[in-house]
Amino acid sequence: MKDLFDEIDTHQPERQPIGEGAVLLRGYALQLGKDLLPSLHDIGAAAPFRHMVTPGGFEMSVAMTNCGQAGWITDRAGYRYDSHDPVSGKLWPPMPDAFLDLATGAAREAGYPEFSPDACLINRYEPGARLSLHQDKNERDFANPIVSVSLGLPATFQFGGLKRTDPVRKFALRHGDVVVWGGPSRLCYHGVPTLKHGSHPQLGSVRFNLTFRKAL
Ligand code: MD3
Ligand code: FE
Repeated sequence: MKDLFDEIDTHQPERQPIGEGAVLLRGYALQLGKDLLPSLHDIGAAAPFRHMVTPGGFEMSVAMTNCGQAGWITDRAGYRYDSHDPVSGKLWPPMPDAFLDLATGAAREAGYPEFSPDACLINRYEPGARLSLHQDKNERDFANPIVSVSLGLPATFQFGGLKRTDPVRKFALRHGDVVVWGGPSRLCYHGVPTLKHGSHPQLGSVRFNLTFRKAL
């Protein structure tokens, strides 16, 4: 029987186009991923994960931090990028070379050899956390792609169209998966429904998502 979940794969090729300009690179972060986890730990120590507040006054269930020249933040005043962590007043930690190499390598694979990210937003999901359908629109130039890296617990990912009400397709994103979102897919609505309970052998009961952006 064919249903909405048919696109959650069990056996997919390594490189899967999932929309115009969007390429899923299954397991791409596993090769370079060794250096990723210690860096992730260091960033979390320098700029702790926090639950930010939306302009509407809701605390996000996803905890976030950033590294790079610019970090994405939200508070009652709005969504924006800032060079400084509002909690510490310090610059965001620099983007580690292992992060930069992974992001630029994936972008090159997907046909964006010029991609040079200056921001990396790091989302931390515990079971029950979710990210409602949204567009990423706070960056200056939408000609640049966004590269996303999933680590830890698997999640379902919702990928819609240019209007909030367009139908969504669902994909499973697992530890090590990388997606490059460029071209017309860059402004598509997307989200992550409530993370299910589980345990990842390396990371335990948590999912991290890194999104590399050219914000400035
Ligand atoms: C499609 N993060 O941080 S990653 C976000 O899993 C965000 O934490 C989700 O949406 C997460 O903004 C989804 C996949 C993703 C990221 C950015 C996109 C898909 C995208 C930008 C445009 C289109
Ligand atoms: Fe997003």
